[in-house]
Amino acid sequence: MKLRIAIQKSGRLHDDSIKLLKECGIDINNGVNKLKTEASNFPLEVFFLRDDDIPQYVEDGVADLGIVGENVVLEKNRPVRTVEKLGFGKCRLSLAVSKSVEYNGVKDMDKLRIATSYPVILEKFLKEHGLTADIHEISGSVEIAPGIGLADAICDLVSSGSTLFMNGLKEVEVILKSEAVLISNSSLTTEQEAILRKLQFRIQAVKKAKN
Ligand code: PRT
Ligand code: ZN
Repeated sequence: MKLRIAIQKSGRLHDDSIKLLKECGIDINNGVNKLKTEASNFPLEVFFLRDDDIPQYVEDGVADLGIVGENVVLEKNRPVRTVEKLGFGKCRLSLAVSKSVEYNGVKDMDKLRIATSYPVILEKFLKEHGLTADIHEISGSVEIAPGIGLADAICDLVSSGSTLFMNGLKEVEVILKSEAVLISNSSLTTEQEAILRKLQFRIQAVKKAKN
């Protein structure tokens, strides 16, 4: 019996996901262009996937576990279990407007056109604040939308803030603080749960050692 864990194939979370598993004492060889690999000293198989697909794969049980940004978990809104925050991939999902716009609070967002790759989280946020806006879903380069007249505001991930700055935008509301999390299928067998607990125990030890 092995657990199958899905991690990002390439991108911001890939290296830290591999590093975490290695720090847990799990030997994996992550050859480039591999779809999957097996740990030699722990009952774990690693699948390399697009981050957007990971919640669905974990829900369907194609993978038992996944490492993915909390922002993706909430956006995909799949019935998976969030087991552990992992302390890397930290960012925030924020609203931003042109730096020349005067901003007096979230009510200023009412009726605006907002470009985002996170329509589900944004919609929920607006609803909670009793606001309506015209959400334009775009898959990338969200930060250029105001400059080309596509939107009045954006809702996008921010870490250093330099992308916003370079595009003449300012961050005005933080909707969500996110980091990479370990997720699991919601109905693991007893045997699978036992392996997960072992992995989780090691992850917690790694986290503790860093504090
Ligand atoms: O190919 P695949 O679909 O797997 O990857 P992807 O391109 O969708 O995701 P990727 O690799 O860019 O990000 C993976 C995860 O990293 C995200 O889901 C977040 O959980 C986390 N993360 C942490 C970030 C950032 N920081 C981040 N800064 N994801 C994206 N950004 C982008 C942001 O969208 C913006 O364009 O970086 C830019 C802003 O950065 P600053 O530093 O200029 O503010
Ligand atoms: Zn993605």
